[in-house]
Amino acid sequence: MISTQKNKMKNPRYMEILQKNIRDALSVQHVILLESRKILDDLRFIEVLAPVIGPSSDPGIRGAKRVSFDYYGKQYKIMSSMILYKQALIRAFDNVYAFAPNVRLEPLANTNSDRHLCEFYQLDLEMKDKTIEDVMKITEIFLEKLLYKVDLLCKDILSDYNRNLIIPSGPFPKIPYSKIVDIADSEGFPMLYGDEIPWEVEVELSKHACKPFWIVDYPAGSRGFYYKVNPDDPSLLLTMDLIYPHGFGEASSGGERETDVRRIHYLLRESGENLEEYAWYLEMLKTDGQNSAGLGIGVERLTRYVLGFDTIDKCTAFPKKPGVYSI
Ligand code: ASN
Repeated sequence: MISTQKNKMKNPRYMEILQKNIRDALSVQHVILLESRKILDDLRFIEVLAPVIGPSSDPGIRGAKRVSFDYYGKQYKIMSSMILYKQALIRAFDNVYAFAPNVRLEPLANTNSDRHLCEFYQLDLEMKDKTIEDVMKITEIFLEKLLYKVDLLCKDILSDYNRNLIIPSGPFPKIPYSKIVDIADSEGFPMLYGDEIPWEVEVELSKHACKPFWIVDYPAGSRGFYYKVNPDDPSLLLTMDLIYPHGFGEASSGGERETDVRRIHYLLRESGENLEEYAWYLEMLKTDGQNSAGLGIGVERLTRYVLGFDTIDKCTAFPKKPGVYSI
């Protein structure tokens, strides 16, 4: 909360960041950033600096709103995800990554969520000419190496929280979306085929898991326009989510990129998007589209998982919770 002389907050954030738990989270996050860079460098990824603003940004953000503002008389967006820009960058390099800021005005219903922030960072990866299967394999290798190093280097901090971090090795189990629909039904959260998976169901599944797992085979039309239709079964999309075990929920989402401009055009128009915002993207795909696949790993969620913390707001210096006015 903003504090004034008259209305001083008891615990302003600039005081809270002196607390042990927040300093520990930021120290662990520092190691996550440092070791991720080393591992990705070994895997021959190049780091790029992410754009923060632009004419278009990801509209497929689960009920959250994007921030628009006037940019010299034109409408610009603050990045909700750099997905479209990753597809541009992959034309210049084989493998790219960025620690990219994402701003998403989450629904107020997520104010007390243990996993939602309106401003967060995503470790975005994109790989040229790779399939969804390749991305899952590389992510499994990356996570195993990273968690091993973070566990080793942050041993003392983790032991202060009795955190016994399990280092998972691939392949992680893959659960098809259709099976989740059945499970949701039996757990008392009926959902229609094609709906987003309710958070409650995701957390329940996560609680019962002792290793990260993938959710795959989402139905066509259920997710972002930039995910490719499975050529072997056009009723499905080549997209996946990664879920942490022990109740920590979603770690990542990604997939193989759609290159069929006509389909993208149709989906954008159908969802009421302003096509002008996407003119550069459609033009790029039309003239020099590139097959690629990738995913984004939430950095604060990863930090929370490593430490086993109850809420995500402890895993960033200046958390922005939906509807809460804070510094
Ligand atoms: N990071 C995701 C991807 O790479 C997109 C997103 O964040 N919405 O597919």
